[in-house]
Amino acid sequence: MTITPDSPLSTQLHPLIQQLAEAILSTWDQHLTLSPYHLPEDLGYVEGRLEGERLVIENRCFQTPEFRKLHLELAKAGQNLDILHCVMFPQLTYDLPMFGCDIVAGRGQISAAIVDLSPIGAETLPQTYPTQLDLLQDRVQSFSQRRDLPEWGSIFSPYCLFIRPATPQEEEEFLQINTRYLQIHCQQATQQQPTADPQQIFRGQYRYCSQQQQNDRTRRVLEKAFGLEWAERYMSTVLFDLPPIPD
Ligand code: BLA
Repeated sequence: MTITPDSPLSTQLHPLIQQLAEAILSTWDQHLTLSPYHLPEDLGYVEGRLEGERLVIENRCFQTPEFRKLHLELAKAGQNLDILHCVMFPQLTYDLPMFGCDIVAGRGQISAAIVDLSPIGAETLPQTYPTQLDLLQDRVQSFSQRRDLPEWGSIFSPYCLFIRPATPQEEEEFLQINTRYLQIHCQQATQQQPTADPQQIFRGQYRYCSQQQQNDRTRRVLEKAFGLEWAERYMSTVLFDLPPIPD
């Protein structure tokens, strides 16, 4: 399957968002066996209006043996707001963390860049992850403007990187670290056996999605452009959906 980012949006976004979108798609293609994932018909490509500007959202979704859903979203509101959002949802039989990242750029400047591998099956990450992530922590700690997590961010791991990049070098460093987190995750996922307790993983994913749905910053952008009900449906079916409860 070819998954080159041939979207009309990708070339109009902040360069870091374009580069990260390409890195995500090529890492998925390299490490995983991708199949199509069908979003509700009307939610793949959407347009609304945000404070007089056109808000365009483009979604790319796949599934694999290890992941029930891989989601990459690119969004642009006029000249003012560019967004990359990505979440990888593991199958309920895999005790894998949730990979999530978000970049928000306003008027050419990135205000938020975040990446994490968040524990789902237990309170801490499976042992094989810290072994690899510890090797990157000197670099993770070296950014000049770290940002504080909101209260709902208690789902994130100690390895969470949340910054406002201060220079082009820091943007590049965020891209490298984000891609490395993703590579580690894809390698771990394809080496793991699907022996987890689906009930326990469901509870973990439920908590992750409920907390993420409390992100008022995301909700407000969507509500302003598309209305209250649409925003609720989009957040609970596209951004942070849950699978059916296992038997
Ligand atoms: C912050 N997310 C934001 C902000 C906006 C959005 C406008 C505020 C920017 C800032 O604080 O500088 C908007 N993000 C969106 C929209 C979408 C989106 C509209 O993804 C999608 C349509 N958010 C995620 C994921 C993570 C995440 C997967 O979607 C982390 C893994 C984190 N975004 C995140 C955090 C903040 C944020 C922690 C800061 C929130 C705060 O400070 O209150």
